[in-house]
Amino acid sequence: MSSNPSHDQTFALTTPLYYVNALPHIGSAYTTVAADVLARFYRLLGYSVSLVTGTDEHGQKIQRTAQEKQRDPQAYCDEVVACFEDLWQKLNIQYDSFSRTTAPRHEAIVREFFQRVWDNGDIYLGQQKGWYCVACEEFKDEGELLEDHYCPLHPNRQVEWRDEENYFFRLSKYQQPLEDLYEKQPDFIQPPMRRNEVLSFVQGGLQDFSISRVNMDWGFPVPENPDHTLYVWFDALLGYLTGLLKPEDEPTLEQVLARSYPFQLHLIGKDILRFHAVYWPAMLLSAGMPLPGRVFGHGFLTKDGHKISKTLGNTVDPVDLVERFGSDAFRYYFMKEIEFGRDGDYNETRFINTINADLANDLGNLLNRTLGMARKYCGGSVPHLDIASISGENPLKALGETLTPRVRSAYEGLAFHEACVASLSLVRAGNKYIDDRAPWSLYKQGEQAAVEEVLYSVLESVRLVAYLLSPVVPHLSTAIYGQLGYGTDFDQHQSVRETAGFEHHGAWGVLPPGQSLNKPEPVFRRIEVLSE
Ligand code: ME8
Repeated sequence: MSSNPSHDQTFALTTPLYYVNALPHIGSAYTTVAADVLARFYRLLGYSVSLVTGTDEHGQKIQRTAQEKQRDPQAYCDEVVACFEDLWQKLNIQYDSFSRTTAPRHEAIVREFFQRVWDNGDIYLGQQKGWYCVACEEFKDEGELLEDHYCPLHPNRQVEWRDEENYFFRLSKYQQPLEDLYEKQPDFIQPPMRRNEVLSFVQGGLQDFSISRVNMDWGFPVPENPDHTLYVWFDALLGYLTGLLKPEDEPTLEQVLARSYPFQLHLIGKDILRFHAVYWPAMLLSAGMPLPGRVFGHGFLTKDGHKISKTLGNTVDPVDLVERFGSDAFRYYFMKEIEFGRDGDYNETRFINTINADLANDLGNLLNRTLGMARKYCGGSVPHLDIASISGENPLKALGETLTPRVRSAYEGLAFHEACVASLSLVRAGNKYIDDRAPWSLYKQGEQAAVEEVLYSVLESVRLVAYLLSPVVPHLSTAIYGQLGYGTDFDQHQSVRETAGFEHHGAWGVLPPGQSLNKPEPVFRRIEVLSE
């Protein structure tokens, strides 16, 4: 993926389709922000991007939640879905499709897919006996359970014994094809520790899994036998396919294939890896559908070092966070402070310190004071110099020219923290350079050419950082472009960045000499901490 795409090159990716049994969680916001950052980055590269997100609305867990709230399940789902949509808007998520598993046309996709798998001889009727965790919507092996049959992932919930007739999917038939897949496509599962987990699970021997339930009607009926309801995971994974359809499309698999299928990436948390890296490719193989490029299982968030749980009373409300600190601060903290793939922590003091240090002080103040100097010493315009005359010895030029390929490969490898840290290194170098060169003294000494080189180099470096960080902090990036004289309209800005292309904006030395700068205004306000 090192060359630039041709016009019709697509990049399709997904977030999980989140359960609607509860309001959006900080974890669902984390995955969705990461997916949006990647989607925005690929748009900068010129790809036609399809970011599919959505909700998983069927199954026992949702049915019971609606019952407990004495609500009609569909009305209940609609209400929670509105909260997801609202949060994604607040977090500035530009998704291309919101796939709901209760959408009527999703049923057509599910039926057709089921039929293909059925025709392939991969579905049979059998007897399912075992312990079921409704919170996981998954059968558990006896050996995995905690004492007294509590679920290891939901230690406050006991699993339930089931002994019922179910339809099964012949997963065991795909043992070898899956092993071949992991070998031929070594980066199919990322990061490597997740790949190892999956490999050892698969090498342990795959067993068929049940894909229907009885005595449960909140779901699609099994086409062959309406006494059975389709298992929520079978239905939910197919929601990715439905998500690629445009509103005017017929709901058929052929039409899905005609859109930007297959997916390049399924971005998920490590909790649902098995479904995506084992069950899903086997289902696709059975239905004769091409496989996704990769599945990335990121780490889990904790708060102040503790597991986030309602029982512990330490949940973090993403709506509250974004309303207090803004979307850029939210996005930046989680992308910069956590090595993507590993577990990470939310801590409010660290959040505030990171945002103030990086965005308000280092980046925002650097721009602000440089613009102030440009007004004083260069008449309020980008210094009028011959860019080619800036020597390779200039530390900002030297760093700026190597930054873009580093940041690009960081984004492509989903190393968002590296993309942020590398970008910030140019900001820090800018602050050091301005302090070392002291343009205010150079000006007094009448060294106008030197003043112009210093100010140009800093302004250009800030621009480049704003460009490279625009997938993470789109509003801030737009505000910086506005201050640098590119205009102030957000949408216009985004399109300026996207249409001029990565080759142009990703280079160092493209800020047009002589361009009028705007009156300096803080582009990012410090978060003030109220003392008790
Ligand atoms: O599993 N830290 O939905 P879900 C980081 N409906 N990420 C977290 C997290 C945490 N503490 N908690 C949740 C489902 N997540 C299914 C998916 S897909 C066809 C069906 C994120 O609402 C993370 O992405 O339980 C995790 O994989 C996802 O939320 C689980 O979402």
